[in-house]
Amino acid sequence: MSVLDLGHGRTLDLTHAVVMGVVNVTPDSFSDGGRFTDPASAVEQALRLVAEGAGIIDVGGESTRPGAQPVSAGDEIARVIPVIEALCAATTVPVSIDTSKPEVMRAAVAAGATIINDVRALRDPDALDTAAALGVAVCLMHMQGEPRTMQDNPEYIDVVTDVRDFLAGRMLAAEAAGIPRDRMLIDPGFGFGKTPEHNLELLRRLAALRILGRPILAGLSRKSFIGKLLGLPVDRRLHASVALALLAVQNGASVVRVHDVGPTVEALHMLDAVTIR
Ligand code: 7PJ
Repeated sequence: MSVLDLGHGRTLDLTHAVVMGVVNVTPDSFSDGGRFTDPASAVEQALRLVAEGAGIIDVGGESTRPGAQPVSAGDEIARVIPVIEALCAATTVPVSIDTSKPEVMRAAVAAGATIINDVRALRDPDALDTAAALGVAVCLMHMQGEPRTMQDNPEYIDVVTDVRDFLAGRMLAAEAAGIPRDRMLIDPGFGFGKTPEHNLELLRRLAALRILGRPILAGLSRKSFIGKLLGLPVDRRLHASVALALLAVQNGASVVRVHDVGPTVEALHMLDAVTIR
């Protein structure tokens, strides 16, 4: 459970929590949209995150923020591929591609990506077969609804058991398509069709997802429920984000997806120092 198979003979050790650093090559992501749209500055940012201790770099070319405009596969490929190629030439840190589109998955893996991070959990037509054929790792994330409308009125019977059952179903579908369990990460999808109370409940009971037997990825960094709870704009959510990453790891997460890698790595080192194994 503490090793992720990246395929093609590569693995990622998750004995200690790993920080996944986010690099959005988009004009409109809610937290850092427009900052790294040219490939050179995106690569520079990614290498800065690696120097700060990131163990995975997540590259995305389409914003999934509520209300974001859809992007064609061609545009997404044009945004992310130069970045992934340059990054994989410059570092051995695994690169993940944040996409739901099979064409983008294929191009990204050809460019060196070893993890497919899909907020739709490979539900788009052909995504399961594509990921299976590419032979790399996948992150299966829960989302209720679609990005454009997911925050309108999210409802659950019990958010933790509903998310757990969804992820169990996606793991079965992925396995049936030929993706070995060793290659799967699971993610409750904080903020994706969830009220602030749903997010808090998921974090509180995150350990319940461990029954699924796969490492948990948690993405809480700068998310809007922090803004709702604390009344803070996106550029002032660092301290809360670090606290949430720490809580996620304490409650069972093996990977935390964050924008602010250095501060998160320092906090997790302290948690590690305190933890008796
Ligand atoms: C997540 C993600 C997340 C995974 C985004 C944002 C919105 N991928 N992509 N988990 N969030 N696996 O960065 O706030 O929570 S985009």
